[in-house]
Amino acid sequence: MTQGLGRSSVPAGTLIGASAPDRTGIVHLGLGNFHRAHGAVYTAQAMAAAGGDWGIRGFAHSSDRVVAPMRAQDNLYSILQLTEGGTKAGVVDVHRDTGVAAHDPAAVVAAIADPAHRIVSLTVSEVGYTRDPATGRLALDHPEVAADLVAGSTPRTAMGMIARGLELRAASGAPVAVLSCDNLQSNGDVTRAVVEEFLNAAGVNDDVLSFVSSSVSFPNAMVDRIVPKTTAEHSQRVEDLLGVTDRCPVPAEDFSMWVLEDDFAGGRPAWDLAGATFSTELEAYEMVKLRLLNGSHSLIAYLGVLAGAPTIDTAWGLDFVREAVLGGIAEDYLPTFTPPTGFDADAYVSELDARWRNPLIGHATTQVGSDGSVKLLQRIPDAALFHLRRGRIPHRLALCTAAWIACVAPPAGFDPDPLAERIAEPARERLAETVDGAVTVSDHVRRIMTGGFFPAALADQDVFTARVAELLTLITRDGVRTAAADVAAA
Ligand code: CS2
Repeated sequence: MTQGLGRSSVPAGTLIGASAPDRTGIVHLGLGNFHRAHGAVYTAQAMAAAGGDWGIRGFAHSSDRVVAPMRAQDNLYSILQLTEGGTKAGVVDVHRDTGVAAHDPAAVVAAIADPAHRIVSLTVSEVGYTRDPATGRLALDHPEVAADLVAGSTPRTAMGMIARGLELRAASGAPVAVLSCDNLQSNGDVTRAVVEEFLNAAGVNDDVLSFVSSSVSFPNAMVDRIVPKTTAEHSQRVEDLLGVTDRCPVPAEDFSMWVLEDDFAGGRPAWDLAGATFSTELEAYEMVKLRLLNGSHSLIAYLGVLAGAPTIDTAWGLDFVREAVLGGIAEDYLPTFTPPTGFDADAYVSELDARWRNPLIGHATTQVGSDGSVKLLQRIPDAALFHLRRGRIPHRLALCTAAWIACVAPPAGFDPDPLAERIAEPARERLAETVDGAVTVSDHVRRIMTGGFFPAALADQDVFTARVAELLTLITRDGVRTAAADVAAA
């Protein structure tokens, strides 16, 4: 039996960063693969370069799938970098304590309140912000949000835990930054708004509200690294490379990017020395990432699923998918924003091509297609409205919407590829209720577009709804390739 990974068995020369001091300065919510391959690596490297008490106290949401092995491995794990030139593995040593939020939410609240922690970072995915899709505000009718708002309850939602932690922290007045690392446009501003809505709805006193407005910063940040799910092959590869067994390795591409606003009320690690960029042009960077990468990713995923392609690279290998996506980038996304100063959009798109074609990543189309009801809100409505208000139909955004519906709420009589069943969609049931009894595909689409799944401004755009209905009709009657051809000819 190979030896397990632990502090005494880290193979020489494989440590990413340097051993951090035992004290923790960051509380992190969400211990999934993305955080462990992104923020955690930057922090480990920043401490190696410039020191600082920035060890991470990490909390997984509700399962100990990652926490149990991490704890058994002295909170170490490896990153398996998947490059076509050859994979390599390194060990990340930056977490000092890990736990499961759902098992002990009071510990999360206390950690956020603890003045020793000067950053609360989060990778809780778009779903974790518990917002109303139609308004973008905290969903007060969400059962878990409502439960968290009850005075004296222990919060269970991420927003509730942060709000209650800050409420307690107000007593010490210690400044802190809450750093969203999720794929939301203006993620810092959104987090502040939702947390403040929570505090207002909970009826906290004015001292708490003034503490949050004066001493808590919510920097905006653009995050980027593609990380698939861990498979047994990844674990085996790590074992081959490192000679030790890691029960929770993280596979990742070698590309990594982090652009942040430099607004950290309680200080920050020297992330710039680890390759992060501090910029005042966050909105533009977020547009680049959320539209060109994430928006296109959704289109690749849903078209891919409908064509039976299990991974992003196999879907990207289909001509009709590439054409639709490149057309979408050029016509539907690029005109909608001004890129950051000096940004080379052509170079970015060629890099996306290389990233999506990497066969080693094996990023499942069903994974990227998951949670579409929440993710698409960042990827479609604003860009679509930009065109619709100028009298133009964004055909590929309509195609993405139609393909999503075909996968997760197919009209009666249409059976998408069996892959579609594997897409995790939190709104699946509500979608099914919404379309129940629809008599035509147009009725089916109209009910979804106006059913509270999209902002009212988009729901009001009949021309968009009609185009989605046309494309869904083509998908269900003649297949997804015909729908894509119709878009190409438009
Ligand atoms: C993907 C992202 O699953 C998805 O929706 O688009 O997770 C994407 O891989 C990352 O944002 C890349 O940084």
